[in-house]
Amino acid sequence: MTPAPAATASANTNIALIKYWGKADESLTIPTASSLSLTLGGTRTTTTVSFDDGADGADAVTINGAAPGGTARARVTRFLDLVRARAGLTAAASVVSSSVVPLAAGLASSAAGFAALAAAASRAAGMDLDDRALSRLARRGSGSAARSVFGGLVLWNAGVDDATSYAEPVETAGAVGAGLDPAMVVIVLCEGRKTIGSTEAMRATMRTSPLYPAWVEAGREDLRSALAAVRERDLPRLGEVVEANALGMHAAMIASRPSIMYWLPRTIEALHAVRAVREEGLPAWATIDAGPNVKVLTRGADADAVAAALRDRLPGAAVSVRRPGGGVRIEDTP
Ligand code: 2P0
Repeated sequence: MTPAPAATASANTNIALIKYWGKADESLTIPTASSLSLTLGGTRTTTTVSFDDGADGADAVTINGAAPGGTARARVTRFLDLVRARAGLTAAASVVSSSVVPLAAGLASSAAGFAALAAAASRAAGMDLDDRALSRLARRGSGSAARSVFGGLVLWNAGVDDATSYAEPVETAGAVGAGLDPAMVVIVLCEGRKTIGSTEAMRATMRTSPLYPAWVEAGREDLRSALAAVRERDLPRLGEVVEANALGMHAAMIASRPSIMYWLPRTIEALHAVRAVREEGLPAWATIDAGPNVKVLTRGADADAVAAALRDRLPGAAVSVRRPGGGVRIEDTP
C-alpha cells in the first residue's frame, strides 16, 4: 500500500481592526457583520496532515507537543469530517501542529491554527483549492481563520451563505507599504486562560445584550469609515474608528446578562496608557479581543517608540512590536 501523502501548511494570526462578534448562521459560521483585520508577521502556526488512519482508526491530534482534549479536539475532528466529506475520504488523520508564539501570548491561536489546518488538510486530501475557497473552508473551523488565509489588511465579507462569506485582501497594492504603514504593539498583561471562549461569549452577547444590535449597526458605518481611511492612507482616522469599534464590542459584552467581562484592572490601566501616549503625540489606538490583553494599532515607523512609551507606563507588562505578515503558505513536510 502506498503511504497517504502528507501536506504541511502555515498561517499567521490576525488582529481584527473592525471586529467580528456574532454569527447569523452558527452551523456555517456566517457572521452578523463584515470585519477588517491585519495579519501579523512572525506568528505562524505550522500544521502537517496525513489521512493515514490516525491512531487506531481515530484522528490523532498533537498541538505543540500535547494531545488536546475536550472541545479543542472535537473542533479539529469536526473540521476534518468536513474535509473528508468533500474529498470522499473515510480515513482518520494524523495532525501535528506547532505555533511559534505561545498559546497564551495574547494573540488569537484559532485563526492561524484553522487557516493552516484548512490548507494542509485540503491538500493532503487531494483537493486543490484557490484562496477564496480556502478562506471559505477555514471559516468553518473558526470565523477569524477565514482572514488568516491572506496577508496584510484583509476584509471578511459577511455574505449571506457559504459561497458569499469569504475574506480577501484589501488593496493589495501599497496599503501596507509606505502609505498607511500599519503595525501593532501587543501588550500582554496576563497569561491566564480566558474564562469564557469566544464562540460561547458571542452567542450570549447576541442573545442577551440590549446593546448588541446597536453595536452591529454602528459597525457597518465603522467598516465604511475604516475602508475609506485605508484608501486615503489616513492612519489617525483608521485608529479612531478601530478603538471605538472594539470598545463598543466590549460595551455590548459587558451589558450581557450575566455580564461578560474580559477586562481586568490592568486592561483599563493599559487603555489609559495608550490614551496618554497618544496625547503625547504618538500614533496609538487600542483594540481588545476576547481576553484581557490590549493591542495597539500604530505606524510602523513609530512602533518602537510607542512600545517604549508603553513599557515605561506599564511596568511588568510584556510589550512587543508586530509588523504585517503574509498569508497561508504551503511548506515542505518535515
Ligand atoms: C475578531 N474575535 O474579529 C473577534 C474579535 C475575538 C474578538 O474572531 O466561534 O475564534 O471560532 O468563529 O474566530 C474570535 O472568535 O470564533 C474572534 P469562532 P473566533 O477577531
